[in-house]
Amino acid sequence: MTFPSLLTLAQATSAAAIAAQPFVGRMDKNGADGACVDALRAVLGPADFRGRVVIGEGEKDDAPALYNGELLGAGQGPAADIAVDPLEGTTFCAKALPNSFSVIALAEPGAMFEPGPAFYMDKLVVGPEARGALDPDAPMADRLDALARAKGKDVGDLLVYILERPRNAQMIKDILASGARVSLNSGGDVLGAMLALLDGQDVDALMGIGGTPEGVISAVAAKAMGGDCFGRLAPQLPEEIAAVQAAGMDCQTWMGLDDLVSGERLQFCLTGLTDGLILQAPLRDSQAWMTDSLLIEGPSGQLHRLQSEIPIS
Ligand code: VTB
Repeated sequence: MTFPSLLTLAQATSAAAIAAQPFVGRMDKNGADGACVDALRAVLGPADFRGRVVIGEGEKDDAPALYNGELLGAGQGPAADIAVDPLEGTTFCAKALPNSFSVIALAEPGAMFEPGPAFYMDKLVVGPEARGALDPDAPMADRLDALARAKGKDVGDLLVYILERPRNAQMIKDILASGARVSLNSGGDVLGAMLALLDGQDVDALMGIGGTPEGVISAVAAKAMGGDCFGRLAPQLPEEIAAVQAAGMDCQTWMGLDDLVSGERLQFCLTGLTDGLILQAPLRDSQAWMTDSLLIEGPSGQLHRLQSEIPIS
């Protein structure tokens, strides 16, 4: 199987993070996203591997680059599945807020769940201590009890990261009614998943309805790091609901880790685009950019923190 080196992935997400810098705080989401896509693709296109974009910028007709199904890499051999979000947290970047980054995840060919027209997904992500301990169908109070037990905490000390959206309002009430706390966020589901998965962070779980692509990306991180991740399609937009129904997709059953990403071999790479809780924005001096990346390999769960110096050409 042809996977790139982790350093190649870091080069790609670093290139995206650097390319976005002129757009930070300019309220130009599309400009920033386009710059990230071009920069990331310029690194991965000629790289020595062969991969198929499963989660990208959307269907081919809408996305000229990194479209779903696009083959990337100049190498030979079987394709790896690629999930990529060259700019996760477009609004954070547009508003010069913390916690935007560039992310790419790789798995074995055919391993990743393909969301098709399903844009929204209900999610539950927890760290390694709680792997196998939670039933996503259980009432919220029972889920939080199980999580508290697994983490050796009181329910009252748990902190759940969730997007502040009307669609999550009932869940937010249920979490609070169970006695746990909420971290209410304007965006950043992948960040929430990472905070739940990484040791030493305050967040105990990511919950609620956010993007399906971010769910699959989070599932790769969860599997590589020995955590747990569940997802259940939860279409919200009228056209999305119709398309998901027409495709006969299941919106009742929770998918587990192996449904979202099967296989064992995994690669995951995040590079900071604006300063944030887990990564810093690229820093520039007269000669070079310095980027800050987190690399994770599965199944070992080996983490690497990488600072890359990239000469300014
Ligand atoms: C979700 C979430 C992402 O954007 O897709 C969100 O998963 C968009 O949700 O992490 P809305 O359509 O309700 O705005 C992110 O938060 C990206 O920042």
